[in-house]
Amino acid sequence: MNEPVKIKEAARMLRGMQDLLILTHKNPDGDTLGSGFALWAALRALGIRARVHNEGEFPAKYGFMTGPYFERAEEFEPRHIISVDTAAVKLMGEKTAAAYARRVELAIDHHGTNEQYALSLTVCDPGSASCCELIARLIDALGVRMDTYMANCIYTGLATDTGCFKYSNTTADSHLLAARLIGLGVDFAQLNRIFFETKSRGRIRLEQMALAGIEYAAGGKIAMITITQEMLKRAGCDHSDIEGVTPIPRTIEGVELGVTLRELENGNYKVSLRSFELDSAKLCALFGGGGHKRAAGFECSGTPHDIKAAVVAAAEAEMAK
Ligand SMILES: [Mn+2]
Repeated sequence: MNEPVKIKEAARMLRGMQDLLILTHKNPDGDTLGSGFALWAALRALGIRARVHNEGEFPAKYGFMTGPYFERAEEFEPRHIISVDTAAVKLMGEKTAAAYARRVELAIDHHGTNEQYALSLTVCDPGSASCCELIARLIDALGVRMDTYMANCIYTGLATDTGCFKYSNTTADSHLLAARLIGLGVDFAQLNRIFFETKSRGRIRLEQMALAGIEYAAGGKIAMITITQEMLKRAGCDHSDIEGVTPIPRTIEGVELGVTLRELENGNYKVSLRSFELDSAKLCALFGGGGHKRAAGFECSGTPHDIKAAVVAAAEAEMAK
């Protein structure tokens, strides 16, 4: 953690705020939602009204976060806007960005590619495996005693962003925090079952289709899968069923770069890169995207064929260096 001073500054800012809207990124994952709901609960403990916002609906599997939230959340006209785990304005979603992007005062994030769009303060530590690790520090700086609800939220972000403590972004601090959270009563077996051991039947059908269409390039060093809207419909999947698909191509022996193309509702493609040695964030930057070194993405238009060809050309050029 390189930014203890900024965490304290963020805590000071939050203490002076009321009626906060916490923005999470679109197509939300465990880290952005865990960050948002843990922070909501901590602010609530201080008597600060807050709401967690997302462009779409909260996926059902996060019911343990959203259930208690919907029971207690109050209506108000937001006076302050902050964001969590959101590196770029466009990741907020169109409607959210149009309504709030220019008003974000504080951004808490762990993506090295954060666009620094926050007006007053950006707390960004790329050395943290998850944004939730920063939120845990922020909760401590706020002087709030972490309860089991907050601990469950934080654990979810920590576990999902580290691939259940498997990815190389996992640090000793990630494990120390996990130990602390387990001490606070986190039901880690149940959470890990939800996020790592359970797949819907629709998801299995989708994986079957995606793997049937797998393509290799660069002598087997690149593996690519494509998920179209038509496939989602046929499999009976929604967005929450897709989470965790992107690491699949990289699990194949000999593959150094896994590429997943996913057709969005507007016909564009979200392209997700997962690598070991290759710098995925650098590759994605060539296409206007960003992220982490081993996990990054971008959005573009075009046919899957042309997109794959462009990614392969860029990756091969990078591999040749
Ligand atoms: Mn994250």
